[in-house]
Amino acid sequence: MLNRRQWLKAWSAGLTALPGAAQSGLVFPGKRSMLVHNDFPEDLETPVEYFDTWITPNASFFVRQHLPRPKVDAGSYRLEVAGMAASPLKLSLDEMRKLPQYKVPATLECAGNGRSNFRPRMPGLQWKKGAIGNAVWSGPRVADLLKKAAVSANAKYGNFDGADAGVAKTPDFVRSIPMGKLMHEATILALEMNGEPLPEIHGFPARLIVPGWDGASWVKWVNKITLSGQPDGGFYFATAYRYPSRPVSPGGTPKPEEMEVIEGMAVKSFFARPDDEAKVKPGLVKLQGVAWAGEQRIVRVDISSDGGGKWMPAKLASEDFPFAWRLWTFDWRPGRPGRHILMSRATDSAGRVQPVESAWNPSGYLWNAIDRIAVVVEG
Ligand SMILES: Nc1nc2c(c(=O)[nH]1)N[C@H]1C(S)=C(S)[C@@H](COP(=O)(O)O)O[C@H]1N2
Ligand SMILES: [Mo]
Repeated sequence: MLNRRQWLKAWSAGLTALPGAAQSGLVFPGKRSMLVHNDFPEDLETPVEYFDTWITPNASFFVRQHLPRPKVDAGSYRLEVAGMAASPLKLSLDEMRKLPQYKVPATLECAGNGRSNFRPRMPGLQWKKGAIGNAVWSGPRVADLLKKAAVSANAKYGNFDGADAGVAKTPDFVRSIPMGKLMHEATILALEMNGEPLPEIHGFPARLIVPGWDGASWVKWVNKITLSGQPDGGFYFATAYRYPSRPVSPGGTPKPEEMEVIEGMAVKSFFARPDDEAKVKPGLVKLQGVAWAGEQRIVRVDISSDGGGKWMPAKLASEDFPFAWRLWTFDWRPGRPGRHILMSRATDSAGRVQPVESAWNPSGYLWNAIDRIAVVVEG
């Protein structure tokens, strides 16, 4: 495993700083200026003002990894499909490219997005709004791979491992996905992201796309799928990324057996523009943002400028795909100069409505409270 200096040296050859490189002086290959939570391994947040397009460009897409990122050699790479299957596979990248390829637009959000808002605070990366992005992913369906391997009818899970390996006290990152979700037509092993080969930092050469589920399921650098009757017993599936099945009082500790795997996501929306605390001219003020709800569809977003008394519908953009976020806009005409609080609230196809308070939980997952920004209208 490379140490940090060797790592940076290995990268410096390909360093391509884009306009607006990081204020901290840290630049990352192929990335715009990002909010840097960790530089090694990289945890990079997308500044909220970049969220003005339906597709999040690869250069703006957030990054999360628990372990130093592996460099995978495309030529010697093999995807292994093993375990409960009559015809186990070892596929080269070329063989994977020859399978039917599918395009899936889908939003990827870290379960910890928004963690910095919880009180009391908890350990973990203090993400603000930007551990989320939307891309078009393409590659073979996982279902096609499993059929090719003649998966056993008794297999209940696919346990996905990537080329990154455990280091010191940090265990290997392995995630289990139940067979029902794996067989879904939108669950693919992406070889491309927004029409480009998957960037190394996002899982080259292959990453799992689990549309509508949180980022922890979207295993990067996938090189082995083990079909099993059991989920993986390791830390990242058996312990981490779990959410209490019953409400927990803030600061409380649920019992381990009350912690469930996160499947699907909460309903949420937020403002991308204007910035919180922005000064704006009187007259027409264009508000814009994003909304998404995991496996559900966004059916409406409402805006309030009076603290939640009256709600007015935002205009939803035309791009409307399952598993992908929805952009929205709202033409606001403030009645008076001074400071205003604006709120955005999404509703989804299951009737879920973004709540006033987001339920506290020990790891700070699934923050989805109604978004609020302050805007100062000049006199
Ligand atoms: N192999 C591997 N895959 C991984 C991770 C990891 O640490 N190792 N992190 C996961 C988590 S928690 C998230 S939120 C997403 C982030 O994907 P991104 O870096 O492409 O945005 O990758 C997931 N896949
Ligand atoms: Mo995550």
